[in-house]
Amino acid sequence: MITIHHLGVSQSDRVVWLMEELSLPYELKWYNRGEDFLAPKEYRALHPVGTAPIISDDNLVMAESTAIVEYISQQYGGGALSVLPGDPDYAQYLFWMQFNNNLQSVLFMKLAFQAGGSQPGEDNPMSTTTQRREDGIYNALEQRLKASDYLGGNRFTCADIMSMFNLTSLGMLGARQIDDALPNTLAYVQRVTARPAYQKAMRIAGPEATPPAG
Ligand SMILES: N[C@@H](CCC(=O)N[C@@H](CS)C(=O)NCC(=O)O)C(=O)O
Repeated sequence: MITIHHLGVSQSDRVVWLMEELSLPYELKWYNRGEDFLAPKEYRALHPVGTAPIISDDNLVMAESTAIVEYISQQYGGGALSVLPGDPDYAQYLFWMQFNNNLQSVLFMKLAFQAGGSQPGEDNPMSTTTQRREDGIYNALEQRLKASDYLGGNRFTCADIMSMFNLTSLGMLGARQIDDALPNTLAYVQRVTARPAYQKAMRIAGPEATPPAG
């Protein structure tokens, strides 16, 4: 059985969501963040990259949620939530599976520049390109969701599971608020977060969840 090593208030909640969507059994091991808000030593000892999520599956220990989600979807979910080569939406699926890391890398860069006192402007091309990239990502998202109800095609897929944390829970990294300025994205967030499996997963492991007793 798959064990999800869940770090409190983290994007490992998307693996719980995937398991609930697929009705697959799993064990949840909860780890609290340290006072510095980082993963504790026991968590970092699980895998050399030390970031959440991490899963174990017999002798396999795996990190990086894009890889984990596709692995579980194909290995245990019959590929029902994946889009495969030959499908007209395959390229879109691949692109939107990367949304999570694309946006987060830009937000981390922006935070680093801001910490160094930089603002977007002609005198700082790196800072300016970071802002352009962030704007481009949100523009692409809004355009995509004008054309399609879901990111990876016209049905719910892993690409949606990969993307929702960034749209609901990334304010702490300076992610943009999803509001009326992004109407297609706002409607999408409301549509997808209403899914029973999402609601259940958030009760178990979402940002407001608490570790199970015992
Ligand atoms: N690209 C990675 C990002 C992982 C990541 O940044 N995880 C955060 C939690 S949201 C983390 O582990 N933070 C604690 C730390 O770095 O110590 C993935 O999708 O798995």
